[in-house]
Amino acid sequence: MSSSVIDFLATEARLGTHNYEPIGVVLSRGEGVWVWDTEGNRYLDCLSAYSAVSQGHCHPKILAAMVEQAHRLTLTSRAFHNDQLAPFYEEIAALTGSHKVLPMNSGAEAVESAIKSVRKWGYEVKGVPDGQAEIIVCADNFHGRTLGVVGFSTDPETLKHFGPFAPGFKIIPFGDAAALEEAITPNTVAFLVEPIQGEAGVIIPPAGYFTKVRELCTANNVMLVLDEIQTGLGRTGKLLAEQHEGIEADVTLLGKALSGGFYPVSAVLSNNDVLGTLRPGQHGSTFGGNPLACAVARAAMRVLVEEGMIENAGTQGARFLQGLKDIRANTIREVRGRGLMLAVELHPEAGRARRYCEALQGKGILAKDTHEHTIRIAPPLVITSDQVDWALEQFATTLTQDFS
Ligand code: IF1
Repeated sequence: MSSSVIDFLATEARLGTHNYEPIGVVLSRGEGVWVWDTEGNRYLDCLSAYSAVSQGHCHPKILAAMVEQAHRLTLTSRAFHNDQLAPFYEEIAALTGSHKVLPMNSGAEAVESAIKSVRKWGYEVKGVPDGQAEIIVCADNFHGRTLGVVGFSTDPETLKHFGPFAPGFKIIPFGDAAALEEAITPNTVAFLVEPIQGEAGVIIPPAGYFTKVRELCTANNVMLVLDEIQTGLGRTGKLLAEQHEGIEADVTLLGKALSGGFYPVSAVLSNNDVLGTLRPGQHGSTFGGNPLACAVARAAMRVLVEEGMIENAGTQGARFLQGLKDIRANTIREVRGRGLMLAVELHPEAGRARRYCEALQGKGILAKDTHEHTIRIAPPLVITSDQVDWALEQFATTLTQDFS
């Protein structure tokens, strides 16, 4: 490592809160699937900022929209209208088939906003007694870092010493429709769930699970809230992961790739009257729906569709998954994935996934470990066959090494 890299790390260690343990690379430039470090080394980005940079780094059309808008108007607050919000609503509604949109900034804020609105819907439409609303969530969920959200995490690291937490959440196992049926009471207002659990290690539920979940929610007048912040906008090879089972959520949460990684933009989308319960003064955000965010999101959605990125995620995802499955290495316990949301789970005896990610870095690939033994792979959706094949060669040589 050069002295400048050491200086960056030392300054971060001295002044920054130590709430991350990044891989020792300092990035300074990105283009498409590639990023470069301060020393000029090039890497294939197999994380895409946790799926936010799906359109590829510094996509020229999103960049142009951002720069153009930044010259004109950046922030008005919602005290006034701006000329980007209505077209943003129109385009996101047309893309997703939603009827109502609530623009926010981070993913966690979208989750918090959904919780508030389904509770309000529960009291004002479903008729749940005030203060009694219940929301069902899944074990090993990840929905963000705010206090409301971490309170229903099942990960001790996430929870410990951050309480007391808000009541009103019930936790059931993921992928178990019978558990949902059992947990629903007359006071249940919503079931909040990820279509594929990301942080848990790319956990894909059994086929038919979401069909059954949809039926149970409909039968019991429970709002199905799908957190598509990571799975949405093409990541799994469909616009929304719900389409893999042909269902429709009542409330859909988007974030991350909604801006192509240029800016924090999230949204709550609803198909019915959930968002209709929010009246002036009851919810909001200084930056939510600002013209810069709207202009960036409009361009990010447009290129996703126009440049065939969703189909490409399906095609290249299948190629990547098959290639990983073909690697004969006794370090590998299981390979999972849908579209370009992939994971390699290592045998516990193979050593920590972190070591493999560091070895991959040496071969020009940036990937991130999760839960000790899983390597997460989520490249930008613009990746080509040649790039997938090259990445597979690097994975093959790395995974056949032994770091135990
Ligand atoms: C970090 C994981 C990914 C999310 C879902 C809401 C949010 C996220 C399904 C909140 C955020 C992130 C945040 C990032 C790590 C990351 C992550 F490893 F934790 F699980 F992507 F896989 N719903 N996911 O995945 O969105 O408020 O962050 O915009 O460093 O915490 P946010």
